[in-house]
Amino acid sequence: MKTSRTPGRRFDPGRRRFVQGLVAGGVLLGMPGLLHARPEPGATGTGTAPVLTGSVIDLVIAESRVNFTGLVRRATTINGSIPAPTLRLREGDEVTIRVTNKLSEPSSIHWHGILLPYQMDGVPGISFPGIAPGETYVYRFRLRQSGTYWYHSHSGFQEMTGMYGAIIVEPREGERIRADRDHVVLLSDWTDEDPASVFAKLKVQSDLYNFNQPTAGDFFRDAGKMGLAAAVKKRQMWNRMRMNPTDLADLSAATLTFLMNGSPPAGNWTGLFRRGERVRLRFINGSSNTFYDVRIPGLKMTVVQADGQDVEPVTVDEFRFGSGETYDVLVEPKEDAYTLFAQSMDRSGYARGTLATRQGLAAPVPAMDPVPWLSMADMMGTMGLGGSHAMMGHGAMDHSAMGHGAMDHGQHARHGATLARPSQQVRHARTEYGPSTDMRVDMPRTNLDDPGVGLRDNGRRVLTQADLRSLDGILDDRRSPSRELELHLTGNMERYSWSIDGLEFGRSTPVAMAQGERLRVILQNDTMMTHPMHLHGMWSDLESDQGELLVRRHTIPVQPAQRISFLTTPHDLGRWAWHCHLLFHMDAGMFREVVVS
Ligand SMILES: [Cu+2]
Repeated sequence: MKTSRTPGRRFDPGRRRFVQGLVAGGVLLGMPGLLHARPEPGATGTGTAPVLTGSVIDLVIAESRVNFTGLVRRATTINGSIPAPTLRLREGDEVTIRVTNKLSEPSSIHWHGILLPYQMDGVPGISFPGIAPGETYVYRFRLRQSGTYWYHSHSGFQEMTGMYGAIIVEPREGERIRADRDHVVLLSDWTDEDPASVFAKLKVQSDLYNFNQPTAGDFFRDAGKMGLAAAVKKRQMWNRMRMNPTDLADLSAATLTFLMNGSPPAGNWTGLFRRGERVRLRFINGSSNTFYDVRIPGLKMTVVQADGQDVEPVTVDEFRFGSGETYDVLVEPKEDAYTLFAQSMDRSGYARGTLATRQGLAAPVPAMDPVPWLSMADMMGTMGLGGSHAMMGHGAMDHSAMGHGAMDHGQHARHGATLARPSQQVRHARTEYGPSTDMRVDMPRTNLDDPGVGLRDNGRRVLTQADLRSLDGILDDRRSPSRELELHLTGNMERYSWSIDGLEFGRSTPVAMAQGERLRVILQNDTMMTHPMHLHGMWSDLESDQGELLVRRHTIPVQPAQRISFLTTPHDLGRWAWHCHLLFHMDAGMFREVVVS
């Protein structure tokens, strides 16, 4: 993101090759060559997680050793495995989960997407003080929903060092979705580095891990295609905006190893089926930093749940999901082996596994798609759709000098009878005009049918948010909103600062909601990155820009320059977290507290 970056910087092909990991996965063995020995004590179990069930469950958080890449590292794990045990629970049951912290630092567990009393939500500093070293915290709550969810640490960077697992809540009346077989596919990411030092390095240079920067070669290719003058102009434009069109992810395979059920690509996690079976795959994005584009070459996937909630079935070739989101799909495999392929959005690497009729089979692993460049629409919203000269010199990136619309509405609120549709009028908070914000979008796009950068027109049928429709009866609150809040997702890429309305969490005040009210929340993304926004404690009912209710979610991805809205009804009193689920964005400040009273 520095203007001083030399466009001609070459990348070393060696650095682009990402770590495929160890065949043995993360199981740390005592000595090389003892592949069939039992893992030594203190080693982390990986692969398909053990299943825990019942009304009383004990979880122990501790350090254990893991080796994904050839280097032995310390992980923080729950019951000694990555992923943590899968919790199989039943709708309507009360569950008691005793969590003991054997780390030397405080810890916590948050039950992602589960409705519960706020004291049970597991966010230190908001729901409770956290779990001190040596202490046991007893979580107790009744399950008011069913579907696929997950749980993870909400302390420090522990989520990134191994603390995540699946939750499956069976419907009280039995499964509505018929399947012969059921696999959790939990995607995550791992770094051999200390996440705190990765974070500190990003603060110094935000594009440190982006080795896909445009090169002199790209420039000459552009010049050949569009002429020298246009290529120069394009390059100048990116420089002027201090942006890098390949800034799709802060982190990349340069430091991350992509895991599927705790197995690196070479470990090839394998889910079994018998021919003729209908298989349900519960995809969970439990990564700290990665948007995954998931497909199974040769198989159509029928999406039947989003974030644990039933949707009208929609058949696709591919879907993208961000940290925190889940999708359940049905597949009917006919061959002996298929590759489960999940490339990272920045195309720096992939997680991979296999669906097969027996262990040891594999299908070809496809090549990764080319590295996409952000388009003008990503950068500029609707203005960018009209061609790049619309914004050149218009200064749409920075209106601070123009005194344009700089009103201090705080969490801007609209009231009254005009709320059938979400407001289209962009309102930047006064706090967006400061050093925490390096861009503001004045003409956002509201197109939910955009699969996103790198997936447009790729020849495959890619799921979009516009495809998702909750099944009848799920969107149970059909009231019009009585109030509208508008908040903007903001950042300053060069400072690696992330915020809401230009205010990092530490500088912000809580968002107030009234119990039982029907509220519209507009989120506008004034940054170039997609943010999966997770509101704790209540559902986010995504709507179209015409105010048509679409789908119930707990985590909504908001694309660059996009303006989306959702309705929510806070039923549970208390203090709740609301944040971007990219761990480093949350930590940098894209986080608000919500108080329901
Ligand atoms: Cu974010």
